Amino acid sequence: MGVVEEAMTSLIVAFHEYAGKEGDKDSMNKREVKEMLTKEFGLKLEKAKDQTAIDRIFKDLDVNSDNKVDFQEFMILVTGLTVLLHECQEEH
Ligand SMILES: [Ca+2]
Repeated sequence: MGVVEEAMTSLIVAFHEYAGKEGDKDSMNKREVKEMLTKEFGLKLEKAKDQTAIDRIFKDLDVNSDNKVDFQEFMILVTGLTVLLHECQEEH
């Protein structure tokens, strides 16, 4: 398997790890998104104002407004962050 294909597989596995916790196994609810942000990006999201931030992030991620984040919507986040990461690394 090539490196890119390996990375793609990892993303699919990671998505299902969070999406499969509760409810619909093919999408993430707000709690699952919160857990994903906490564990994957080391964010501390315990305060009351953090809930407002999560609400906003979730709304942004949920492009089709069905109150869940599916794999396609998750990938928009991953793509955006990966491009950002790449730019940061190029500056250094
Ligand atoms: Ca959605």
